[in-house]
Amino acid sequence: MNAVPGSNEARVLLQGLYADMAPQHLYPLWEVLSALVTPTPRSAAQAHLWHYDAARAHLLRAGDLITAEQAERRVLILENPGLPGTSSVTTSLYAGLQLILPGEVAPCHRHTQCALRFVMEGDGAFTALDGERAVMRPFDLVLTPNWQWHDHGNDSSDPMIWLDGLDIPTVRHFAASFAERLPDGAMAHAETAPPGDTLARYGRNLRPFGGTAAARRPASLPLFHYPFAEWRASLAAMARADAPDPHLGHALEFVNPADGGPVMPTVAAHVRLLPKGFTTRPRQATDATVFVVVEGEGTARIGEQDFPPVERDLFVVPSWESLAIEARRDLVLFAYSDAAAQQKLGLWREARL
Ligand code: 1HN
Repeated sequence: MNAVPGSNEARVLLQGLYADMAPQHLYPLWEVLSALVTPTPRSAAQAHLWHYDAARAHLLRAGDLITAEQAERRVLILENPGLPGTSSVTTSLYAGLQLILPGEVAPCHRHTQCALRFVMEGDGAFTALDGERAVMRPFDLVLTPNWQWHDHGNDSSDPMIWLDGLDIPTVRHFAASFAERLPDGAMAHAETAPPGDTLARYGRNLRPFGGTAAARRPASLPLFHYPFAEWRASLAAMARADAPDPHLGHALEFVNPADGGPVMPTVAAHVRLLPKGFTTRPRQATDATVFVVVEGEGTARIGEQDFPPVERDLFVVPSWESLAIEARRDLVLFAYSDAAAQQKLGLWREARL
C-alpha cells in the first residue's frame, strides 16, 4: 500500500481515497485550493448591457396582467447571465425594474435586505419610509435601509418605473433574511411626518439641534432622499471648476450625513459626469458595479468587450474587470456597488491603469 507520493500508483490510490471519503462529506483541499484562493478575483458574473426600452416594454406588459398589490412588488429582475437562477446582478447584489401604475399601492413591509430606488421615469409617485413620503422625480435616489417599513404609491397620472438595488445575495450569503408585513393586513404605514420633512432636517448639512425629539429618524441613518436636482447641480458645478479625474471623470458619492460613509452598510452609490469627447483611463475595482445612463451616450469597454449604452440603459461590470468609458455626448452615470461592505471587511481594492 505504500506508494511513492506523486507516483502514478499514488495517484490511483488517491482516487480510491477520495471515493471512500466522499460519502462522509470529506474532500481533499489540495485538489481545489488554487480555485478557492485565486491570485486575483475570478467572478462568475459577466459584463452585460440591458436596453431600457426593451425591458420597459416587457414591464408594461406585466402591468396589464398583474397588479402591484397582487405581485406585492411588480418587478423584472435584471439577472446576470453568468449567475443563472440566482436573481443576482452581481455575486452580492440584486437589480430590478419596478413599475407602479397610477392609483396603485405596493403594500407596506420591511425586511433585513436594504434597498435603493433610482427613478427611471415618471413623476410624483412616492416611497414612504416609516410613514414619511419621499415624492419621487426622475433620477432621484431614495433609500429603504434594512428593517425600515416601506410602502409605495402612485397618486400621479403617469406610470413610474424605478431601478431597485438590493443586497439580497449578501443577506442570503449570511442566511439572515427576515421579512414581515404590517399587522392586520394594512397596506400603508400611518403617516408619521409630512413629505420632505427628513430632507429638510438632514439633507442640507443641518441636523436637529439640542434634543432627540426632533431627530425623528434613526440617528445612524437619517436621510433617505437624494434629489436629482441637487446631485446634478453639484456635478455641473464640479465640471465647471475642475478637470475630470482621468479614471472616473467628475464623480461624487452619496453619503450618509450621520457618519460621512456610504449610504447604507452594504451598498455604496455615486454619480459621474464625463464631458463629451472624454475617455477615462481603464480602472479595475473589486466592487462589481451596476451603472445607469442618466444622460448622454457612449461606449463602455469592459474587459475586451465594448458596450454602447444610451440614455436609461443599464450595464453591470463584474469584480476586477477593467472599465474604460468613452463619452460621445456629455455622459451622466449613476452607479451602485457593494464597496460599502467590502471596505468594512478590508477587502476592497482598485487598480488605476
Ligand atoms: C422589495 O421590498 C422591493 O420594497 C422591491 O419595492 C424589490 C426585491 C426583493 C425583495 C424585496 C420594494 C424587492 C424587494
